[in-house]
Amino acid sequence: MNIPGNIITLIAGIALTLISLWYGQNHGLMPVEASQGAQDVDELFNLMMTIGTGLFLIVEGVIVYCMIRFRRKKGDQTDGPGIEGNVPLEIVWTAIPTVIVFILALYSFEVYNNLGGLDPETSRDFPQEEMQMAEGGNQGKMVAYNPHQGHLSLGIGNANADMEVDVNGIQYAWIFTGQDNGIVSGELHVPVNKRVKLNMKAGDVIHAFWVPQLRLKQDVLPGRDSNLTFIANREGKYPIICAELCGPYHGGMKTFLYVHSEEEYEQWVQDNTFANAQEKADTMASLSAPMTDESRLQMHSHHLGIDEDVLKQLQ
Ligand SMILES: [Cu+2]
Repeated sequence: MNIPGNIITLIAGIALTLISLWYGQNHGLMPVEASQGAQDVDELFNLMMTIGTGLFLIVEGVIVYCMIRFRRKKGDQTDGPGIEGNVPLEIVWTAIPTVIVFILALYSFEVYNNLGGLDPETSRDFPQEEMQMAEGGNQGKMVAYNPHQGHLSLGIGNANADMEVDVNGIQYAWIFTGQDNGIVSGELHVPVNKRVKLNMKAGDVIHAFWVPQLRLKQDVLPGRDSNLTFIANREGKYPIICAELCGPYHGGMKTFLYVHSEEEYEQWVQDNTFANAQEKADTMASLSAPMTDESRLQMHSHHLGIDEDVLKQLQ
């Protein structure tokens, strides 16, 4: 039986399309979706995966086909035909990727907009005149500083949040301070289905706040506020990872986001309001107590690594 070449091409094209469409939806590479907006991000990723699978099959398919179909015959010592390029083919393989890139660019822009990334309140440009040359040492270092702390920001979604949390990124930890309850914690606790706004700054170098399950990542910069707004819609415990190489222990800069039910969250607030208040009261008491020579010595000896026995002998 002799099947015409264009029928074979058509069948191969249909098979390739079906395989790409199936794999684009069933790659299983993404962790659970735990935020509003995560689905948008995944749909964009799935489209890219579909296109990528199709391109992979075309390119690899042509290579494998040619390796078999055009392999050197036994005893054939002649040169191959001299081919000088093919203008229509080159136009086609330039035009198709260009169209794909434009579609992906517009689509990803729309997803970013849906997440609130184009909110005028959050994405103002950093004015050039506020970059200053800091003096110090022999080298002038460019230092960005922000005289209107809190006014300039960049981020995703600023619109009226149900709760706000201040985030401080430092080498090598995240510190979260609830704005309405004042609770300071090394973990982030939020109620499910509430709009949470993170006001983020860095204490030292650039960090990046990343929760893969929320499909959100935001840079955290010294001298410039950034923020990130999200609605977590799935209860659970998700990793918070620093996604910017920030020093030798960058890999250890991890903590967790806990998405609680309403009641669970209230309970957490209650438990921690007391613990935090107690701790603060203790600290205040020790700070306000008059310092004697002894207590001062004791305080400093701890930092200097002098143990108490040596201190007693000195006294
Ligand atoms: Cu970091």
